[in-house]
Amino acid sequence: MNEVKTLGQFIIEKQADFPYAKGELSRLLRDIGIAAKIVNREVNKAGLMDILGQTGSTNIQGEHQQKLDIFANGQFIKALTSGGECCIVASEENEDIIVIDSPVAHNAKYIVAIDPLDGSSNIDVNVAVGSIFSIYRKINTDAPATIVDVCQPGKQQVAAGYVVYGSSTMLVYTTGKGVNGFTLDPSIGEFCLSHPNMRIPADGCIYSVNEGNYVHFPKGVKQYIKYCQVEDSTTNRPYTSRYIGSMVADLHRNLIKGGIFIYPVTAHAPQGKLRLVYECNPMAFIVEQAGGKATDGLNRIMELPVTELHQRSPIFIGSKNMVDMAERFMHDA
Ligand code: AHM
Ligand code: MG
Repeated sequence: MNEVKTLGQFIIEKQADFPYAKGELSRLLRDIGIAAKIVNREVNKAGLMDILGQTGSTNIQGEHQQKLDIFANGQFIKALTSGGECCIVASEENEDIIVIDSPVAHNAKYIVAIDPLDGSSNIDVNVAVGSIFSIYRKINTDAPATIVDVCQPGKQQVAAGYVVYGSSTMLVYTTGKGVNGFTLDPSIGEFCLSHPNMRIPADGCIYSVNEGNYVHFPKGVKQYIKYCQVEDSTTNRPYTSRYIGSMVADLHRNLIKGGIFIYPVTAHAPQGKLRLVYECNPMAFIVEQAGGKATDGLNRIMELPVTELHQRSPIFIGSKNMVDMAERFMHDA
């Protein structure tokens, strides 16, 4: 039998990759892992408990929040607030940043952006959902952290990861030295290393896009979709269409199998739907670290200027050659 390595053991081992690290990032990742286990427990019980349904409140994007969104948001904020390594939390569910001003976080130098429960409209039909996190270092260690520290371009991320609550629960993360995946073993309550050094195939056969919006897509996207559907045995086309409607689950599948995920601008979402800080940048960091590519159709996601906390961006992300091809269609359209 292979040796089991838990997330905690792996994080401590990897601390050696950062010779000047004092263990703060490791503790931060460990805190996020613990919050993820608590959220997982509740997500798993969603069908059993009377926890489903909307609370009646809406988040700042004007979308319905479900009870589990609020629960997950609270768990991550609690873990990050009490851990002592994080000075600001920015959450997709909160209009403003949360500045942690407690004695325990006095010297904290990390900023964490979270989408506590992405794809939450899938919960009441028992379809996979996820959590996403993104970690930055405070720009000026001697000054109090502000919103400017949160609005750093994605290429400044020091770590990013996601948790997918699927047929099994997995936590996948990067600190800029490759991507590793851990599966939760419910019998021991630990995330165990199951997918070391994840690499996304350079080519794939899956395209993931909400084709219901086809008429509202830009010309380049329409043409790329048609390209995906044309028969050509030399490039394994037509490709397969797979779209769950949960970004984490759609990207997780494509990361393993090879594929492209697109959420373009549409007539109804002129900036795109997904959020740069909470969704696009962390996923771009993970996918790039796995050998893939992420753009807004023309520019690298992680170099886009962040001007607003809740800014949206179109995204084309996944296998490098597929994203290159989609980008060509966008460029020529
Ligand atoms: P959410 O943050 O409100 O859950 O929305 C994000 C989700 C993504 O997980 C998913 O890729 C996308 O919305 C699906 O949107 P659509 O239903 O428009 O295809
Ligand atoms: Mg989301």
